[in-house]
Amino acid sequence: MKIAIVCYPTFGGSGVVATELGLALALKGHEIHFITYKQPVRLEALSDNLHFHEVNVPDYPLFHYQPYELALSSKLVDMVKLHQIDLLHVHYAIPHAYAAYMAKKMLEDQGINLPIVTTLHGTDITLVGSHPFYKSAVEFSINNSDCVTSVSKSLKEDTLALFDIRKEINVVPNFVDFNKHSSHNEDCERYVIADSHQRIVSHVSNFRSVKRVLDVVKVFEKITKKIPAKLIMVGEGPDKQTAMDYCVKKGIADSVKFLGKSNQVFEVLCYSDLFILPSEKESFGLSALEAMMMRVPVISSNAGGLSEVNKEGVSGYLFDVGDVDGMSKRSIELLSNDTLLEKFKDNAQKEARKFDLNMVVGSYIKIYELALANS
Ligand code: GMT
Repeated sequence: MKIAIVCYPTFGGSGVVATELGLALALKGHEIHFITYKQPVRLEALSDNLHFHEVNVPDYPLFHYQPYELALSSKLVDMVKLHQIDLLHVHYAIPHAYAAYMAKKMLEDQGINLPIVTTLHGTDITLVGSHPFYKSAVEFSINNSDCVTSVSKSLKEDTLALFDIRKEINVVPNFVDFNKHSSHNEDCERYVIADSHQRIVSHVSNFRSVKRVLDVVKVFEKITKKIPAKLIMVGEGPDKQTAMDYCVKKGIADSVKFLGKSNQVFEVLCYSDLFILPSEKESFGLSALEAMMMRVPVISSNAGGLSEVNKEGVSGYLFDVGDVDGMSKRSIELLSNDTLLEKFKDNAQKEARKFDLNMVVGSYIKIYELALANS
């Protein structure tokens, strides 16, 4: 199949899922065209069947807002015609599903059929998409996609509750590639970050307010009162400074390392003993799944789809949003007991195997076939 993929090219989970999916499809022999404003971060090398087409939005002073959707839909039309694309898979409804619909209509006008698969990732539904300013357009774009997928049961339920949806929503979860990252499991250079007697706790996110990074630091503050430990914070975003200020104020800044945006996520996870994800909203929690793949148990909130990934008392523990005390107690219990920690580490990796790339890529291929057959 010749498949065009539209996604956000940045560090966010939806861009990662879209890119890893494209890479896996290319390995299976499909021709993949990424169409977005920047080369996606995890798309390191292009090849014969892996292409990237940049969407340029000229900066025109008359426009207060530069019309990205317009440039994207035009680019889609041009690329579909040039490369005879069979199908378009858009990740994140806003504005991608809307631009896809416009492209579909323009192509229809020229006698070309372009099936659209839309994948809902989370905040495109639960935060931004359901805002009254966007709701009508998002609802319309979902209902006019040929196939719709969501990354968790929880997100499917939210979508059905927030919008008037006439389309079947297929749940296709996030996934991990065990083969690609197995080498990271072998050589964990934990000595570069901590002394041998210290436990290592980590968190990876975009530090938006939904991630509740202050809770991560507060949980760590309690941990470090009982156990020698280091906290590694990976990512960049609006709440980073608040978290850094808190660490200075509480005298724990020496034990907390803020790495910023990093391509070393798997190296950090490799030497981590515990991963903390206390989000207020989380449709799936790809970062938790990636931690689990790397044998890291997860202390998380029970928001959104997190309970579909992190299994209570097996791969970690789940708590109500904001329950810093509960999260700290369980963290201390795990980190102070070698045998228990080893058991949870094994369990975490075992649970992650349920989200293996090959299974999930197969589900997407079936959905593509359905979209092609029905459109
Ligand atoms: O978590 C973020 O803020 C990034 C966001 C995105 O759109 O890239 O991630 C969402 O999509 C991921 C991939 O499907 C999910 O694993 C994340 O849970 C989801 N984030 C939220 O729902 C907050």
